[in-house]
Amino acid sequence: MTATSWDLLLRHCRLLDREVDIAIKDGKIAAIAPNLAEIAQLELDVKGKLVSPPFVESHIHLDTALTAGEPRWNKTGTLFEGIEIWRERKQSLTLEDVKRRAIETLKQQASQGVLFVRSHADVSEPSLTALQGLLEVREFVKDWMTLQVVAFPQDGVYGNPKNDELLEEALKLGADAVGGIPHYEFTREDGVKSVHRIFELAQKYNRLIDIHCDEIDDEQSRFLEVVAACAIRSGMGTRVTASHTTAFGSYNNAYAGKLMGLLTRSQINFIANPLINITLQGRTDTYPKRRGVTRVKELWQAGLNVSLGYDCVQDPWYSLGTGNMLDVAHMAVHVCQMTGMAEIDACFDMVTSHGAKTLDLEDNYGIKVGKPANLIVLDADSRYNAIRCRSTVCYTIAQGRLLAQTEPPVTQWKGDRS
Ligand code: 17E
Ligand code: FE2
Repeated sequence: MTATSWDLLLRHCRLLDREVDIAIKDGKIAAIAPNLAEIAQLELDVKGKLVSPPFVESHIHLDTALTAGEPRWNKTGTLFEGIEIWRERKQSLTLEDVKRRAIETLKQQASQGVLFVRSHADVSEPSLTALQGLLEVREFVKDWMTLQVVAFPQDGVYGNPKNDELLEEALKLGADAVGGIPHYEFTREDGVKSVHRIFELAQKYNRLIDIHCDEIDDEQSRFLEVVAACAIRSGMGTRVTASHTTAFGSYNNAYAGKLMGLLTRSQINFIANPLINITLQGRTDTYPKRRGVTRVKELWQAGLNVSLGYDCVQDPWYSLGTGNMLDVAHMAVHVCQMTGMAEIDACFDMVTSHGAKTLDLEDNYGIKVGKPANLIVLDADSRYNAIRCRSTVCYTIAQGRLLAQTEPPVTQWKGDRS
């Protein structure tokens, strides 16, 4: 009998419930079992480290990434000043500029274990350069990264007479999802109308929906109920995502309770971006100062799908950022008070499997025989310790190939006298 030869064999992998070897062949997971006897072209002993499906970045703006300070810094720290600064910066966009920054950011994320990304692309700029750039990037990275692009009308669907047409054009060009920003439209009526228009376009072109929804501290901003109602009536349910929904953190509990029932019926997905909203929101408050983040814990407790996004890496809204999803999970634990052990584990799930659900990728995601061989090895023994230490991702394996390798830092203690 000849021994099977795998392309890649990972020894001593810690999954959540057991320790196994994982064999990879032709880009797929071929075997998962303890002590696989076979040989492989490349064998890595991961020594009991946690092996996880890759991180999922469910919400980022790659078109604006790495532009912080251009042409000026955001002095108020608000969403609205960020939109103004971006409006100035986007006048000088070129395809090369968008692609270079997006690819640099994606490489940074992939080397930290992210292999699935949903990015918004501003389509309220008449040349659609941001969108075209990101569609080209989607193609360029496809051998190692799955990128979804949302057509996002940053200035509003009705903020300019051309924007509605540009949004539709973006779908014709191949955007994966339709976006929106109802709380930024001129009037409440325009906001409601924009949500209806987004659903109409999504159904016409058979696309997903991901709306920036109620990203404001105004407790009167109530577009989430409109999104949920449309999701129920259209039957689009799980193909719909509400991003940010920070006003939900300011609603009174009587209304929030009623809304929660509607949300549960709708089965839509939620994305919170705690790094960005803990800094953008609450800017008009003195004290007490609101956290400005949606009700992550309560949505999760209600059984709804919640994932977490980075949102920004060095852009007009947030000048910091590295794209490391453990930063996001760590911040969620704090801001959303998800400090119980099961809650900390849930925050890890929100940057992995819950994100996969939001992106509608479940068939291609997870560590199971027959699935594409996408996985990461963390320098940790549990989800809890991965978040606590924001552990190094030692190996990123994409479609069966070792894509990135990082050595964890090693400290030598020199303080003891001999
Ligand atoms: N645009 C927006 O409307 N909201 C955000 N958080 C970012 C861009 C980053
Ligand atoms: Fe966003």
